[in-house]
Amino acid sequence: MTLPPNPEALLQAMQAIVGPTGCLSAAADTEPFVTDYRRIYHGKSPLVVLPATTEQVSQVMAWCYAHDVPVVPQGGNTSLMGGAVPDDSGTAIVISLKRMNRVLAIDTVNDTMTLEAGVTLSAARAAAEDSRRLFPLRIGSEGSCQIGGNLSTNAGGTAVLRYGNMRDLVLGIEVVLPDGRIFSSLKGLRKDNTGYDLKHLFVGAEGTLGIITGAVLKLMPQPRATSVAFVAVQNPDAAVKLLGEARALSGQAVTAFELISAPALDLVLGYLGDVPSPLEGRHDWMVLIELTSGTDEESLNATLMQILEAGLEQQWVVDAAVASSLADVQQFWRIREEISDAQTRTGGSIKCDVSVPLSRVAPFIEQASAAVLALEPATRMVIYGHMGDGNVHFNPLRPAERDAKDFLAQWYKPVSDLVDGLAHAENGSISAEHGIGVAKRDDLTKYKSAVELELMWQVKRALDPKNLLNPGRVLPRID
Ligand code: S2G
Ligand code: ZN
Repeated sequence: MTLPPNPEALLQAMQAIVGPTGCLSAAADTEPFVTDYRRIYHGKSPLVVLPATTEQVSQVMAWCYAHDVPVVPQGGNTSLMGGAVPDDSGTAIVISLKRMNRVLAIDTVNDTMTLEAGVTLSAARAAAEDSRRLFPLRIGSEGSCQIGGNLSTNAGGTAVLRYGNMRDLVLGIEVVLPDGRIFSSLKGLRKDNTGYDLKHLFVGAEGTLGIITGAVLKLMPQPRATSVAFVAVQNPDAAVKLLGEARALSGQAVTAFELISAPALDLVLGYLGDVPSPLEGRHDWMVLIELTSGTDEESLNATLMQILEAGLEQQWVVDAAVASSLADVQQFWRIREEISDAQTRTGGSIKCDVSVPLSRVAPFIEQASAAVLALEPATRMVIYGHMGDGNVHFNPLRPAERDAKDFLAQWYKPVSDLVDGLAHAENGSISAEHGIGVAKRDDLTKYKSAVELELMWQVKRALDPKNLLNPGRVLPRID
């Protein structure tokens, strides 16, 4: 093992590769790169390096590999699990992809978009729109999250029901390996059965196997019509039944189906301040339904009305507000998408991003809610999210009068263990879309088999034998 370089030698070597403007070392400059999105994880780093090209990333990695310098790859730094910031040892450099932000090609015959990893999701969606196409990934942090990070975490969001996760939307990838070699497969073919599909090793690996520097993404046809309704339902079971009916009556048109509990709506309306509830009165459970299709608006609206009427007839639906303008659609979605920041602003949110089979969502919510309320009866049950995927953000929130820090100190571990255990008992997942990072790393020893953990370590050791890439993230120690 060679001795880690002194900070001066490190800085000189990095500046020789990326130039002086591509290196940040002053604490004030590095702070935003070593503190996570929710300001829970505060790391340290001697240097943040901002390469402008894949070649530069390769040279930086080769140097770090030769000198045993750990590296934390970083996109938009919107990870909720502490997966994109260094630990507080001060030994790792951060490689930020934000300077690699070019859309390289849009091909509207093959329906592909080739771009660098540092392109933000909103810029990627805008570029697709300018070419009369849709890039369908839709998550609240789209203004700052980057395509490389979306791939590294296999991001999901509110349109997975129709279009899938990032894993389903990527056709090709370019990655710099820990030793600096470049794996590039940017052909953009929809069919290519020539050996292992290596790109899928790096999608969802959270920067622990390689640094994603580019990708070819699928483009979809732009929907011609969109119909949205904010619907009060009897309970989660009624919501599941309504989803089944919506799909039976509209086929592929159901693009989003987002569950929202009353405490979640109360919280976000309080946070927004100037937005009224779309519905009269208070309802325990609501769903935001979005249909999109290539047909005309009128027939899609008629289908939505058919779904709501069936829901009323079956007494699954209690009330509904159908969006009658783009402003309504935007307002309904703003309510849904701001729930996340409303929690961050309020503090004291125990985030359980779980998934269970759709058929078990309702009993899971009932059991888990009862179990949490038995511990702290005044807990606000902020439950919302992508129910159609079996994924709910089951995020118990501190009672209004409780101090956030005290509440989390008392309940974060017992409540998240309780909720994770109930999801696991339903053959569910303890992290449906947010990944593992460091927050859930040690929990994996409880919820992954020994063989799964051995296999993950075998892959890790094969690709990153010196354990330099994002060390301490995702994989728990098993030796
Ligand atoms: C969402 C955002 C993260 C959270 O709003 O869909 O993925 O749970 C979440 O606050
Ligand atoms: Zn989500």
